[in-house]
Amino acid sequence: MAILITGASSGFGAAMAQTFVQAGYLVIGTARRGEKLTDLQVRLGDRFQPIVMDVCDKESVQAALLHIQTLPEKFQTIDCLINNAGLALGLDSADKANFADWETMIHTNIIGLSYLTHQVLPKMVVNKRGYIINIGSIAGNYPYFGGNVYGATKAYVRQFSLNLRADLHGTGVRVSNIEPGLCEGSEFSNVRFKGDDERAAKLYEYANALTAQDIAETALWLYQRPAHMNVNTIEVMPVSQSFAGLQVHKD
Ligand code: NDP
Ligand code: 8X3
Repeated sequence: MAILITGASSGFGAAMAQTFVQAGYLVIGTARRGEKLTDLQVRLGDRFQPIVMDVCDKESVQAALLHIQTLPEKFQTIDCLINNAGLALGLDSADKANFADWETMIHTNIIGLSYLTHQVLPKMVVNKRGYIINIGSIAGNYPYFGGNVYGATKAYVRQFSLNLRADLHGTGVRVSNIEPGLCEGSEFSNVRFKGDDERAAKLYEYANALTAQDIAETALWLYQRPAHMNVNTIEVMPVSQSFAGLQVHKD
C-alpha cells in the first residue's frame, strides 16, 4: 500500500514525501518537473517512486494511474491520496487580476484535485479503507485583499472535503482538509509573485512562519490516527499570525 502525493517536487509535497518515507511508508510522488522528483528519489531511495503528472491534464493523470499498476505490487494500492498540488497566482484586486491566472488556479486547485479524487476513490470504497487528505488553506476560511479566486478555490476544497465525508459515510474511507496559514520553505510565494523572489522573501522576513515540515508532520499525524477517527478539518497558523478586523471605507 502506498501514499500518493501530488506536487511532490517542492515545498509541502517534498517534505511530506520525505517524512512519510522516513516513517517507513511507501510513497508515490507526482509533479510536472520530473528532474526534481528524480533528485528526491536519489535522496529517499526506492521507497519513493516518482511519476511525472500534470493534474490539469486528464490524459496525464490517466497515464500516471496506469504507470502505478506497473510498479512493484506493494505500490499498486493507494491507501492515501494527498491532494497537495496547487498554486496561487497574483495578489491583485479582482478588477486588476489576470483572468488566465484565475483559470489556472481553478483548473489546478479545483478541477485537477477533483478529477484525481474521482479516479482514486472507487477502489478505496471497494477496499473499505483509504484516506483523502486535501491541502486547503486559511484563504478558504478568511477573505483577504487579493485572495479573490485563490481563496475561493480553497473554500471549494474545504466544502468538497466535507461533502466527501457525507458521501463516504459507512465506507471506512477517511477525509481531512489541512488548512495552513503563512508557511515558508516552499515555492508558493515565488510562484504567486511570478519569480519576484525578493518580494516573496520579504513576506517571511521576521515572521516566524510555519514550515513545510510542520505541514508534513501534520499530515503524518493525521494518517497515523486510528482507523475509527476522522479529523474533518485542521486549521494551522504560526503563532505570529492571527485575525484582522473588517474594513470600513469613509468618503
Ligand atoms: P510549492 O509551489 O512549493 O508546491 C506546489 C507543488 O504543486 C509543486 O510541487 C508543483 O510541482 C505542483 N503543481 C503545481 N501545478 C501543478 C500541476 N498542474 N500538475 C501537477 N503538479 C502541480 O508550494 P507549497 O508547497 O506551499 O504548496 C502546496 C499546497 O499548499 C498548495 O495547494 C498551496 O495552495 C497550499 N498552501 C500553501 C501555503 C503556503 O503558505 N505555502 C499555505 C496554505 C496552503 P510542478 O511545478 O513540478 O508541477
Ligand atoms: C496560502 C496561505 O494566507 O497566503 O494558502 O493565502 S495565504
